[in-house]
Amino acid sequence: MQTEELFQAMSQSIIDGDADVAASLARQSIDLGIDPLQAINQGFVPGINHVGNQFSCGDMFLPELVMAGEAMKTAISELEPEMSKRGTERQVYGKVVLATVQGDIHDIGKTLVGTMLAAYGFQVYDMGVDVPITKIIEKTREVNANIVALSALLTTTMVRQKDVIEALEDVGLRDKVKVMVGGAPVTQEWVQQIGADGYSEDAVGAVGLAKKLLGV
Ligand code: B1M
Repeated sequence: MQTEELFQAMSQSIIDGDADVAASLARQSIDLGIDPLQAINQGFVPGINHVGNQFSCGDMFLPELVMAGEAMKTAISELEPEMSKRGTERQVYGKVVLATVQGDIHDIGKTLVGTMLAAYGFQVYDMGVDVPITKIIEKTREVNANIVALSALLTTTMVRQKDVIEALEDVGLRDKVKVMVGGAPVTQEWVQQIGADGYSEDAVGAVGLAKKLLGV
């Protein structure tokens, strides 16, 4: 199969919500020596974006969104070991507490960001999804984190990013950590509005941003 055909099949496997096919195509791309991040961005992401758009216009429904999300997660978990292997810069740059904010269960993008940060030399404490503010604060203190990284995919939950920043201020930790935010609805304007230190549009950008924030 040509690379373009493979990418199209990857996209279609997500639209079909077929985790088995998605996993098999992910393995094929590794065998062909394709950069796993390229496989995600040019193969699988167009599929999930299509599903998201169809969902927005009411042409697809929640069960299809769930199946597409599962297929996407399965494909990425096949590619993760290869992504970690390819991360060449191995020194530890800093500690990152990573979470999808409270009320939000989207974990695909957050996990991808965590994988990339870990692959490029950050020690990542991935707390999962729907994480209460108090847990984020506790972990930040416990591991003496350098960065708190907050993902939010919903316009209704992005406000929790602001709440975490305020909570960090309240407990006197704000000047000890950098706060980076991300997720589809997040913009530079939002970063300024809530007093975060930066945002990135994707997982690769997150690595550059984390390095910049720590000056490494
Ligand atoms: Co949801 N969902 N969803 N969903 N879902 C969206 C976000 C939506 C835009 C779909 C739509 O309507 N078009 C919409 C939000 C609308 C809005 O708020 N404006 C939506 C909705 C409405 C909902 C529900 C409310 C639906 C319902 O129940 N009626 C519900 C909410 C549940 C909740 O969280 N409380 C819901 C549920 C779900 C599923 C569970 C079914 C599933 C998630 C499965 C999972 O994660 N395990 C799901 C999915 C799959 C999506 C879409 C289709 C895809 C999200 C995704 O995984 N993208 C999404 C539409 C879309 O985005 N196209 C949608 C792929 C991923 C690689 O990209 O997550 O953007 P992304 O992450 C990127 C960047 O954003 C960035 O880097 C990542 C990698 O490049 N990034 C960061 C992310 N976090 C970062 C952090 C950083 C830096 C960069 O630093 C800290």
